[in-house]
Amino acid sequence: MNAADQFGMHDDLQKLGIKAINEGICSGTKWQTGHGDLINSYSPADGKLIAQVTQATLEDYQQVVEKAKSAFVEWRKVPAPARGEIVRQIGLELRKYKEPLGKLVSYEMGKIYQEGLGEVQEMIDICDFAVGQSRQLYGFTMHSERKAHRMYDQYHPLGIVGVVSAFNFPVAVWAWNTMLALVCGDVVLWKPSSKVLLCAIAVHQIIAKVLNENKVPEGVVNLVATSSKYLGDELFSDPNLPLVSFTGSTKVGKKAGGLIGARLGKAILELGGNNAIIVTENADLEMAMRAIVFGAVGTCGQRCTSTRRIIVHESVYQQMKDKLIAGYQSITIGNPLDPKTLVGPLIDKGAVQTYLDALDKVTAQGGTILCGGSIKDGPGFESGCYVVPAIAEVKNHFAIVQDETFAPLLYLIRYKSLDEAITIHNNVPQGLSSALFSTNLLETEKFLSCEGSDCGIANINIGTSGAEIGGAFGGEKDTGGGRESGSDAWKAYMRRQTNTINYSTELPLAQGIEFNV
Ligand code: UN1
Repeated sequence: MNAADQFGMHDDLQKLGIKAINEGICSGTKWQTGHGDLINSYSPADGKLIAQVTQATLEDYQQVVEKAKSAFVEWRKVPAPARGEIVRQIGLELRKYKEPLGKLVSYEMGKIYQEGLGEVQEMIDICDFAVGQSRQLYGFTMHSERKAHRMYDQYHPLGIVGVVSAFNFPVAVWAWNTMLALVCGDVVLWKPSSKVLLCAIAVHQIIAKVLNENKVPEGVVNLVATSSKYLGDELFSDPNLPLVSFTGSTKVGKKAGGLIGARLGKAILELGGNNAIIVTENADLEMAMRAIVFGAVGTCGQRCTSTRRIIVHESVYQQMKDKLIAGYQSITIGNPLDPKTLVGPLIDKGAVQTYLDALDKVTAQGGTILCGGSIKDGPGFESGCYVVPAIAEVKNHFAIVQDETFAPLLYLIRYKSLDEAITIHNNVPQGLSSALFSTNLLETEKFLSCEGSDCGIANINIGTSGAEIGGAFGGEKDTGGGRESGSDAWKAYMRRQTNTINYSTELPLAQGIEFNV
Protein backbone atom coordinates (compact mmCIF):
# COMPACT_ATOMS: atom_id res chain seq x y z
CA MET A 1 0.00 0.00 0.00
CA ASN A 2 1.52 3.34 -0.94
CA ALA A 3 1.36 6.43 1.25
CA ALA A 4 -1.55 7.91 -0.68
CA ASP A 5 -3.75 4.85 -0.06
CA GLN A 6 -2.62 4.47 3.52
CA PHE A 7 -3.85 7.94 4.43
CA GLY A 8 -7.01 7.92 2.26
CA MET A 9 -5.62 10.37 -0.27
CA HIS A 10 -7.50 8.83 -3.20
CA ASP A 11 -10.91 9.53 -1.63
CA ASP A 12 -9.83 13.06 -0.88
CA LEU A 13 -8.66 13.67 -4.45
CA GLN A 14 -12.10 12.61 -5.57
CA LYS A 15 -13.83 14.88 -3.04
CA LEU A 16 -11.73 17.77 -4.38
CA GLY A 17 -12.62 17.02 -8.01
CA ILE A 18 -9.06 16.10 -9.04
CA LYS A 19 -9.06 13.77 -12.06
CA ALA A 20 -6.22 11.90 -13.76
CA ILE A 21 -5.96 14.75 -16.30
CA ASN A 22 -7.16 18.21 -15.27
CA GLU A 23 -8.02 21.28 -17.29
CA GLY A 24 -5.64 24.12 -16.46
CA ILE A 25 -7.81 27.16 -17.07
CA CYS A 26 -10.78 28.34 -15.04
CA SER A 27 -12.72 31.60 -15.22
CA GLY A 28 -14.90 30.94 -12.17
CA THR A 29 -17.16 28.03 -12.92
CA LYS A 30 -16.13 27.25 -16.49
CA TRP A 31 -13.07 25.07 -17.10
CA GLN A 32 -11.04 25.00 -20.26
CA THR A 33 -8.28 22.78 -21.55
CA GLY A 34 -5.00 24.61 -21.94
CA HIS A 35 -3.32 24.33 -25.34
CA GLY A 36 0.09 23.55 -23.85
CA ASP A 37 1.74 20.25 -22.89
CA LEU A 38 0.58 18.10 -20.03
CA ILE A 39 2.48 18.74 -16.81
CA ASN A 40 2.88 16.06 -14.14
CA SER A 41 2.42 16.60 -10.44
CA TYR A 42 4.49 14.25 -8.30
CA SER A 43 4.27 14.00 -4.53
CA PRO A 44 7.55 14.60 -2.71
CA ALA A 45 6.12 12.37 0.03
CA ASP A 46 6.28 9.13 -1.97
CA GLY A 47 7.54 10.21 -5.39
CA LYS A 48 4.30 9.04 -7.03
CA LEU A 49 2.50 10.79 -9.90
CA ILE A 50 -0.65 12.31 -8.42
CA ALA A 51 -2.29 13.65 -11.60
CA GLN A 52 -1.64 15.73 -14.72
CA VAL A 53 -2.70 19.19 -15.89
CA THR A 54 -3.03 20.64 -19.39
CA GLN A 55 -0.97 23.82 -19.26
CA ALA A 56 -2.20 27.19 -20.49
CA THR A 57 -0.23 28.85 -23.29
CA LEU A 58 0.45 32.56 -23.72
CA GLU A 59 -2.54 32.79 -26.03
CA ASP A 60 -4.76 31.06 -23.45
CA TYR A 61 -3.54 33.58 -20.87
CA GLN A 62 -4.38 36.50 -23.16
CA GLN A 63 -7.92 35.18 -23.61
CA VAL A 64 -8.37 34.91 -19.86
CA VAL A 65 -7.17 38.50 -19.50
CA GLU A 66 -9.77 39.68 -22.04
CA LYS A 67 -12.54 37.90 -20.13
CA ALA A 68 -11.27 39.32 -16.84
CA LYS A 69 -11.28 42.85 -18.27
CA SER A 70 -14.99 42.58 -19.18
CA ALA A 71 -15.81 40.99 -15.83
CA PHE A 72 -14.15 43.88 -13.97
CA VAL A 73 -16.53 46.40 -15.59
CA GLU A 74 -19.44 44.53 -13.94
CA TRP A 75 -17.81 43.46 -10.69
CA ARG A 76 -16.67 46.96 -9.66
CA LYS A 77 -20.32 48.08 -9.64
CA VAL A 78 -21.38 45.42 -7.11
CA PRO A 79 -21.55 47.11 -3.67
CA ALA A 80 -18.54 46.23 -1.54
CA PRO A 81 -20.58 44.52 1.25
CA ALA A 82 -22.32 42.41 -1.42
CA ARG A 83 -18.87 41.41 -2.68
CA GLY A 84 -18.04 40.62 0.94
CA GLU A 85 -21.03 38.29 1.09
CA ILE A 86 -19.50 36.18 -1.70
CA VAL A 87 -16.25 36.03 0.27
CA ARG A 88 -18.22 35.02 3.40
CA GLN A 89 -19.72 32.09 1.52
CA ILE A 90 -16.30 31.11 0.16
CA GLY A 91 -15.09 31.01 3.78
CA LEU A 92 -17.97 28.65 4.69
CA GLU A 93 -17.17 26.39 1.74
CA LEU A 94 -13.47 26.28 2.73
CA ARG A 95 -14.48 25.19 6.23
CA LYS A 96 -16.26 22.18 4.70
CA TYR A 97 -13.17 21.19 2.72
CA LYS A 98 -10.53 22.03 5.32
CA GLU A 99 -9.45 18.40 5.87
CA PRO A 100 -9.23 17.17 2.24
CA LEU A 101 -7.63 20.41 1.03
CA GLY A 102 -5.18 20.42 3.95
CA LYS A 103 -4.29 16.86 3.08
CA LEU A 104 -3.71 17.65 -0.59
CA VAL A 105 -1.47 20.60 0.38
CA SER A 106 0.47 18.15 2.53
CA TYR A 107 0.68 15.44 -0.14
CA GLU A 108 1.48 17.65 -3.13
CA MET A 109 3.82 20.13 -1.37
CA GLY A 110 5.23 17.96 1.43
CA LYS A 111 4.50 20.05 4.54
CA ILE A 112 3.05 18.01 7.41
CA TYR A 113 -0.74 17.59 7.59
CA GLN A 114 -1.00 19.88 10.66
CA GLU A 115 0.65 22.66 8.64
CA GLY A 116 -1.59 21.86 5.66
CA LEU A 117 -4.61 22.33 7.92
CA GLY A 118 -3.06 25.54 9.27
CA GLU A 119 -2.70 26.86 5.76
CA VAL A 120 -6.38 26.27 4.98
CA GLN A 121 -7.22 27.89 8.33
CA GLU A 122 -5.33 30.99 7.14
CA MET A 123 -7.59 31.02 4.07
CA ILE A 124 -10.68 30.85 6.27
CA ASP A 125 -9.33 33.58 8.57
CA ILE A 126 -8.60 35.97 5.70
CA CYS A 127 -12.13 35.38 4.37
CA ASP A 128 -13.57 36.48 7.72
CA PHE A 129 -11.20 39.44 7.83
CA ALA A 130 -12.12 40.51 4.28
CA VAL A 131 -15.86 40.27 4.97
CA GLY A 132 -15.46 42.83 7.76
CA GLN A 133 -13.16 44.90 5.58
CA SER A 134 -15.84 45.06 2.88
CA ARG A 135 -17.71 47.51 5.12
CA GLN A 136 -14.60 49.46 6.08
CA LEU A 137 -12.98 50.67 2.86
CA TYR A 138 -12.52 54.03 4.56
CA GLY A 139 -10.82 57.15 3.34
CA PHE A 140 -10.20 60.33 5.37
CA THR A 141 -12.09 63.61 5.22
CA MET A 142 -10.01 66.78 5.37
CA HIS A 143 -10.84 70.40 6.19
CA SER A 144 -10.23 72.56 3.16
CA GLU A 145 -8.18 75.79 3.40
CA ARG A 146 -10.87 77.40 1.22
CA LYS A 147 -14.26 78.63 2.37
CA ALA A 148 -17.27 76.42 1.62
CA HIS A 149 -15.09 73.64 0.27
CA ARG A 150 -14.98 70.04 1.35
CA MET A 151 -12.26 67.46 0.77
CA TYR A 152 -12.03 63.73 1.19
CA ASP A 153 -10.21 60.75 -0.19
CA GLN A 154 -11.83 57.60 -1.45
CA TYR A 155 -10.73 54.22 -2.79
CA HIS A 156 -11.85 52.74 -6.09
CA PRO A 157 -11.29 49.26 -7.51
CA LEU A 158 -8.07 48.85 -9.50
CA GLY A 159 -8.77 46.21 -12.16
CA ILE A 160 -7.12 42.83 -12.71
CA VAL A 161 -4.82 41.74 -9.88
CA GLY A 162 -2.24 39.15 -10.96
CA VAL A 163 -1.34 36.72 -8.18
CA VAL A 164 1.84 34.73 -8.76
CA SER A 165 2.33 32.36 -5.85
CA ALA A 166 5.15 30.07 -4.73
CA PHE A 167 5.15 26.33 -4.06
CA ASN A 168 5.58 26.60 -0.29
CA PHE A 169 2.14 28.07 0.41
CA PRO A 170 0.11 26.55 -2.43
CA VAL A 171 -3.27 27.94 -1.32
CA ALA A 172 -2.95 30.56 1.46
CA VAL A 173 -1.04 33.18 -0.54
CA TRP A 174 -3.79 33.15 -3.17
CA ALA A 175 -6.40 33.64 -0.44
CA TRP A 176 -4.62 36.58 1.26
CA ASN A 177 -4.54 38.40 -2.05
CA THR A 178 -7.79 37.24 -3.58
CA MET A 179 -10.15 37.82 -0.66
CA LEU A 180 -8.95 41.42 -0.25
CA ALA A 181 -8.94 42.01 -4.01
CA LEU A 182 -12.50 40.71 -4.32
CA VAL A 183 -13.97 42.93 -1.61
CA CYS A 184 -12.02 45.85 -3.10
CA GLY A 185 -13.86 45.27 -6.40
CA ASP A 186 -10.92 43.83 -8.33
CA VAL A 187 -10.85 40.68 -10.39
CA VAL A 188 -8.06 38.14 -9.92
CA LEU A 189 -5.85 36.13 -12.24
CA TRP A 190 -3.88 33.45 -10.42
CA LYS A 191 -0.72 31.84 -11.76
CA PRO A 192 0.27 29.29 -9.10
CA SER A 193 3.67 27.61 -8.88
CA SER A 194 3.88 24.84 -11.49
CA LYS A 195 5.01 22.49 -8.69
CA VAL A 196 1.63 22.55 -6.91
CA LEU A 197 -1.02 23.01 -9.59
CA LEU A 198 -3.43 20.43 -8.17
CA CYS A 199 -3.89 22.47 -4.99
CA ALA A 200 -4.90 25.45 -7.14
CA ILE A 201 -7.32 23.34 -9.16
CA ALA A 202 -8.87 21.99 -5.95
CA VAL A 203 -9.36 25.54 -4.62
CA HIS A 204 -11.18 26.54 -7.80
CA GLN A 205 -13.36 23.42 -7.60
CA ILE A 206 -14.31 24.37 -4.03
CA ILE A 207 -15.25 27.98 -4.76
CA ALA A 208 -17.13 27.26 -8.03
CA LYS A 209 -20.33 26.39 -6.15
CA VAL A 210 -20.43 29.81 -4.46
CA LEU A 211 -19.68 31.67 -7.70
CA ASN A 212 -22.35 29.68 -9.52
CA GLU A 213 -25.07 30.10 -6.87
CA ASN A 214 -24.45 33.84 -6.67
CA LYS A 215 -24.15 34.31 -10.44
CA VAL A 216 -20.75 35.94 -10.13
CA PRO A 217 -19.71 36.82 -13.70
CA GLU A 218 -17.21 34.52 -15.41
CA GLY A 219 -13.81 36.21 -15.34
CA VAL A 220 -13.90 37.54 -11.76
CA VAL A 221 -11.80 34.72 -10.26
CA ASN A 222 -9.42 33.17 -12.80
CA LEU A 223 -6.86 30.40 -12.76
CA VAL A 224 -4.11 30.03 -15.33
CA ALA A 225 -2.25 26.81 -14.54
CA THR A 226 1.00 26.72 -16.45
CA SER A 227 4.78 26.89 -16.09
CA SER A 228 7.54 29.27 -17.11
CA LYS A 229 7.72 27.37 -20.40
CA TYR A 230 4.63 29.31 -21.50
CA LEU A 231 4.25 32.31 -19.21
CA GLY A 232 6.50 34.47 -17.07
CA ASP A 233 7.80 37.85 -18.19
CA GLU A 234 4.68 38.48 -20.32
CA LEU A 235 2.49 38.53 -17.22
CA PHE A 236 4.77 40.99 -15.39
CA SER A 237 4.98 43.26 -18.45
CA ASP A 238 1.25 43.13 -19.16
CA PRO A 239 -0.27 46.64 -18.85
CA ASN A 240 -3.69 45.01 -18.35
CA LEU A 241 -2.62 44.08 -14.81
CA PRO A 242 -2.42 47.28 -12.72
CA LEU A 243 -1.21 45.25 -9.72
CA VAL A 244 0.86 42.07 -9.53
CA SER A 245 1.42 40.33 -6.23
CA PHE A 246 4.49 38.12 -6.55
CA THR A 247 5.75 35.64 -3.95
CA GLY A 248 9.04 33.88 -4.64
CA SER A 249 12.80 34.25 -4.59
CA THR A 250 14.60 37.61 -4.45
CA LYS A 251 16.29 36.77 -7.75
CA VAL A 252 13.04 36.30 -9.67
CA GLY A 253 11.36 39.07 -7.67
CA LYS A 254 13.98 41.62 -8.73
CA LYS A 255 13.34 40.74 -12.35
CA ALA A 256 9.55 40.78 -11.90
CA GLY A 257 9.73 44.11 -10.03
CA GLY A 258 11.84 45.57 -12.85
CA LEU A 259 9.36 44.51 -15.52
CA ILE A 260 6.36 45.73 -13.54
CA GLY A 261 8.13 48.99 -12.67
CA ALA A 262 9.16 49.62 -16.28
CA ARG A 263 5.48 49.96 -17.16
CA LEU A 264 4.75 51.86 -13.91
CA GLY A 265 2.54 49.09 -12.62
CA LYS A 266 2.11 48.39 -8.91
CA ALA A 267 3.83 45.41 -7.33
CA ILE A 268 3.52 43.60 -4.02
CA LEU A 269 6.78 41.69 -3.71
CA GLU A 270 7.07 39.00 -1.03
CA LEU A 271 10.61 37.69 -1.49
CA GLY A 272 13.29 35.94 0.49
CA GLY A 273 13.99 36.21 4.20
CA ASN A 274 17.04 35.52 6.36
CA ASN A 275 15.19 35.57 9.64
CA ALA A 276 17.01 35.61 12.95
CA ILE A 277 16.16 35.16 16.61
CA ILE A 278 18.27 36.90 19.24
CA VAL A 279 18.44 34.93 22.49
CA THR A 280 19.63 37.15 25.32
CA GLU A 281 20.97 36.18 28.74
CA ASN A 282 17.47 36.98 30.10
CA ALA A 283 15.62 34.57 27.80
CA ASP A 284 13.53 31.59 28.82
CA LEU A 285 15.73 29.07 27.00
CA GLU A 286 13.19 26.27 27.00
CA MET A 287 10.61 28.50 25.28
CA ALA A 288 13.25 29.79 22.89
CA MET A 289 14.28 26.25 21.97
CA ARG A 290 10.69 25.26 21.07
CA ALA A 291 10.17 28.41 18.98
CA ILE A 292 13.49 27.97 17.19
CA VAL A 293 12.92 24.32 16.32
CA PHE A 294 9.44 25.01 14.94
CA GLY A 295 10.71 28.01 13.02
CA ALA A 296 13.76 26.23 11.58
CA VAL A 297 12.45 22.77 10.71
CA GLY A 298 8.73 23.52 10.22
CA THR A 299 7.72 23.15 6.54
CA CYS A 300 11.21 21.59 6.26
CA GLY A 301 12.70 25.10 6.37
CA GLN A 302 10.76 26.22 3.31
CA ARG A 303 8.83 29.20 4.67
CA CYS A 304 9.99 32.67 3.75
CA THR A 305 9.61 33.26 7.51
CA SER A 306 11.66 30.18 8.51
CA THR A 307 14.21 30.79 11.26
CA ARG A 308 17.68 30.73 9.69
CA ARG A 309 20.00 32.43 12.21
CA ILE A 310 20.19 32.27 16.01
CA ILE A 311 22.23 35.00 17.67
CA VAL A 312 22.94 33.93 21.25
CA HIS A 313 24.52 35.76 24.19
CA GLU A 314 27.85 34.18 25.08
CA SER A 315 26.77 33.46 28.70
CA VAL A 316 23.95 31.13 27.56
CA TYR A 317 25.48 30.01 24.25
CA GLN A 318 26.56 26.51 25.32
CA GLN A 319 23.25 25.84 27.09
CA MET A 320 21.23 26.99 24.07
CA LYS A 321 23.39 24.95 21.71
CA ASP A 322 22.94 21.76 23.81
CA LYS A 323 19.18 22.28 24.03
CA LEU A 324 18.87 22.79 20.29
CA ILE A 325 20.92 19.72 19.43
CA ALA A 326 18.81 17.66 21.85
CA GLY A 327 15.62 19.15 20.36
CA TYR A 328 16.77 18.25 16.84
CA GLN A 329 17.50 14.69 17.89
CA SER A 330 13.88 14.20 18.97
CA ILE A 331 12.39 15.26 15.60
CA THR A 332 10.54 12.58 13.66
CA ILE A 333 11.16 12.76 9.91
CA GLY A 334 8.78 10.94 7.60
CA ASN A 335 5.64 10.92 5.52
CA PRO A 336 3.98 14.31 6.00
CA LEU A 337 0.53 12.68 6.20
CA ASP A 338 1.57 10.56 9.19
CA PRO A 339 0.43 12.34 12.39
CA LYS A 340 3.68 11.37 14.16
CA THR A 341 5.83 13.22 11.62
CA LEU A 342 7.21 16.67 12.44
CA VAL A 343 9.38 17.11 9.33
CA GLY A 344 8.34 16.00 5.85
CA PRO A 345 10.31 16.10 2.59
CA LEU A 346 11.74 19.02 0.65
CA ILE A 347 9.75 19.93 -2.46
CA ASP A 348 11.97 18.03 -4.93
CA LYS A 349 15.41 16.58 -5.58
CA GLY A 350 16.66 19.95 -6.83
CA ALA A 351 15.96 21.40 -3.38
CA VAL A 352 17.86 18.49 -1.79
CA GLN A 353 20.88 19.28 -3.98
CA THR A 354 20.70 22.98 -3.02
CA TYR A 355 20.70 21.91 0.64
CA LEU A 356 23.74 19.65 0.19
CA ASP A 357 25.59 22.38 -1.72
CA ALA A 358 24.86 24.88 1.05
CA LEU A 359 26.25 22.47 3.68
CA ASP A 360 29.44 22.12 1.62
CA LYS A 361 29.75 25.89 1.43
CA VAL A 362 29.30 26.23 5.21
CA THR A 363 32.29 23.96 5.79
CA ALA A 364 34.35 25.48 2.96
CA GLN A 365 33.79 28.99 4.37
CA GLY A 366 34.93 27.98 7.87
CA GLY A 367 31.71 26.87 9.61
CA THR A 368 31.14 23.69 11.61
CA ILE A 369 28.14 21.39 11.12
CA LEU A 370 26.97 20.43 14.61
CA CYS A 371 24.25 17.94 13.63
CA GLY A 372 22.18 16.70 10.69
CA GLY A 373 22.83 17.38 7.03
CA SER A 374 22.36 13.93 5.51
CA ILE A 375 19.80 12.50 3.08
CA LYS A 376 17.32 9.96 4.46
CA ASP A 377 17.08 6.71 2.55
CA GLY A 378 15.46 3.31 3.02
CA PRO A 379 11.78 2.34 3.29
CA GLY A 380 9.44 5.32 3.32
CA PHE A 381 12.07 7.68 1.89
CA GLU A 382 12.04 6.42 -1.74
CA SER A 383 11.16 9.83 -3.17
CA GLY A 384 14.71 11.00 -2.41
CA CYS A 385 13.40 14.29 -0.99
CA TYR A 386 13.91 13.65 2.73
CA VAL A 387 16.81 15.26 4.60
CA VAL A 388 17.93 15.55 8.21
CA PRO A 389 17.73 19.19 9.43
CA ALA A 390 21.12 20.66 10.29
CA ILE A 391 22.62 23.14 12.76
CA ALA A 392 25.92 24.86 11.99
CA GLU A 393 28.20 27.25 13.88
CA VAL A 394 29.14 30.13 11.60
CA LYS A 395 30.08 33.80 11.35
CA ASN A 396 27.39 36.15 10.07
CA HIS A 397 29.56 37.53 7.26
CA PHE A 398 30.03 34.16 5.47
CA ALA A 399 28.59 34.45 1.94
CA ILE A 400 26.43 31.35 2.50
CA VAL A 401 24.96 32.87 5.69
CA GLN A 402 24.10 36.08 3.84
CA ASP A 403 22.08 34.01 1.34
CA GLU A 404 18.69 32.42 1.92
CA THR A 405 18.95 28.62 1.63
CA PHE A 406 15.38 27.32 1.33
CA ALA A 407 15.97 24.24 3.50
CA PRO A 408 16.26 23.29 7.20
CA LEU A 409 19.73 24.73 7.82
CA LEU A 410 20.06 26.72 11.04
CA TYR A 411 23.05 28.93 11.86
CA LEU A 412 24.34 29.62 15.39
CA ILE A 413 26.17 32.89 16.04
CA ARG A 414 27.55 34.17 19.37
CA TYR A 415 27.36 37.77 20.69
CA LYS A 416 28.61 39.83 23.66
CA SER A 417 26.45 43.01 23.78
CA LEU A 418 22.89 43.67 22.61
CA ASP A 419 24.09 46.43 20.26
CA GLU A 420 26.42 43.91 18.63
CA ALA A 421 23.57 41.38 18.38
CA ILE A 422 21.31 43.91 16.64
CA THR A 423 24.11 44.87 14.24
CA ILE A 424 24.65 41.21 13.36
CA HIS A 425 20.90 40.75 13.09
CA ASN A 426 20.43 43.55 10.56
CA ASN A 427 23.60 42.82 8.66
CA VAL A 428 22.02 40.72 5.88
CA PRO A 429 20.42 41.82 2.59
CA GLN A 430 16.95 40.53 3.55
CA GLY A 431 14.45 42.01 6.01
CA LEU A 432 11.36 39.88 6.52
CA SER A 433 10.87 38.47 10.01
CA SER A 434 12.74 38.65 13.30
CA ALA A 435 12.41 37.88 17.00
CA LEU A 436 14.05 38.43 20.36
CA PHE A 437 13.69 36.21 23.40
CA SER A 438 14.06 38.05 26.70
CA THR A 439 12.11 38.91 29.83
CA ASN A 440 13.97 42.20 30.20
CA LEU A 441 11.91 45.22 29.10
CA LEU A 442 14.95 47.30 28.20
CA GLU A 443 16.10 44.64 25.75
CA THR A 444 12.71 43.90 24.22
CA GLU A 445 11.80 47.56 23.69
CA LYS A 446 15.19 48.34 22.17
CA PHE A 447 14.69 45.53 19.65
CA LEU A 448 11.33 47.01 18.61
CA SER A 449 12.61 50.60 18.49
CA CYS A 450 14.01 52.42 15.46
CA GLU A 451 17.47 51.25 16.58
CA GLY A 452 16.34 47.63 16.64
CA SER A 453 15.22 45.12 14.04
CA ASP A 454 15.00 46.44 10.48
CA CYS A 455 12.49 43.78 9.40
CA GLY A 456 8.84 44.04 8.37
CA ILE A 457 7.95 41.69 11.23
CA ALA A 458 9.56 41.87 14.69
CA ASN A 459 8.39 39.63 17.53
CA ILE A 460 9.10 39.21 21.22
CA ASN A 461 9.12 35.76 22.84
CA ILE A 462 7.60 34.06 19.82
CA GLY A 463 9.35 32.75 16.72
CA THR A 464 9.78 34.25 13.26
CA SER A 465 7.25 32.10 11.39
CA GLY A 466 3.53 31.51 11.70
CA ALA A 467 2.37 35.13 11.47
CA GLU A 468 -1.35 35.75 11.99
CA ILE A 469 -3.35 37.09 9.03
CA GLY A 470 -4.53 40.14 11.01
CA GLY A 471 -1.20 41.95 10.65
CA ALA A 472 0.24 43.35 7.43
CA PHE A 473 2.60 40.68 6.11
CA GLY A 474 5.83 41.51 4.26
CA GLY A 475 9.35 42.80 4.66
CA GLU A 476 11.99 45.37 3.82
CA LYS A 477 15.23 45.45 1.77
CA ASP A 478 15.67 42.38 -0.46
CA THR A 479 12.36 41.00 0.80
CA GLY A 480 10.74 43.47 -1.57
CA GLY A 481 8.76 45.92 0.56
CA GLY A 482 5.27 44.57 -0.19
CA ARG A 483 2.51 44.11 2.37
CA GLU A 484 -0.45 41.79 2.06
CA SER A 485 -3.04 40.23 4.37
CA GLY A 486 -4.24 42.23 7.39
CA SER A 487 -4.04 45.75 8.87
CA ASP A 488 -4.48 48.30 6.04
CA ALA A 489 -2.79 46.17 3.36
CA TRP A 490 -6.10 46.35 1.43
CA LYS A 491 -5.17 49.86 0.29
CA ALA A 492 -2.66 48.44 -2.19
CA TYR A 493 -5.52 46.73 -3.99
CA MET A 494 -7.37 49.99 -4.71
CA ARG A 495 -6.68 53.26 -6.46
CA ARG A 496 -6.83 56.32 -4.30
CA GLN A 497 -8.62 59.50 -5.29
CA THR A 498 -8.65 62.89 -3.57
CA ASN A 499 -11.86 64.86 -4.09
CA THR A 500 -12.40 68.59 -3.53
CA ILE A 501 -15.94 69.97 -3.71
CA ASN A 502 -16.82 73.68 -3.86
CA TYR A 503 -20.32 74.42 -2.56
CA SER A 504 -20.00 78.21 -2.80
CA THR A 505 -20.59 80.62 -5.69
CA GLU A 506 -16.99 81.93 -5.50
CA LEU A 507 -13.90 80.36 -7.05
CA PRO A 508 -11.09 80.90 -4.53
CA LEU A 509 -7.76 79.34 -5.53
CA ALA A 510 -5.66 77.32 -3.15
CA GLN A 511 -2.55 78.92 -1.62
CA GLY A 512 -4.39 82.29 -1.81
CA ILE A 513 -3.35 82.87 -5.42
CA GLU A 514 -5.06 85.84 -7.13
CA PHE A 515 -5.84 85.15 -10.78
CA ASN A 516 -8.57 87.43 -12.06
CA VAL A 517 -9.83 86.77 -15.56
C1 UN1 B 1 5.66 32.29 3.15
O1 UN1 B 1 6.48 31.52 3.60
O2 UN1 B 1 5.66 32.55 1.91
O3 UN1 B 1 4.20 33.65 8.78
C2 UN1 B 1 4.59 32.89 3.93
C3 UN1 B 1 4.15 32.53 8.25
C4 UN1 B 1 2.99 32.26 7.34
C5 UN1 B 1 3.26 32.84 6.00
C6 UN1 B 1 4.53 32.42 5.36
N1 UN1 B 1 1.80 32.85 7.89
O4 UN1 B 1 4.98 31.68 8.44
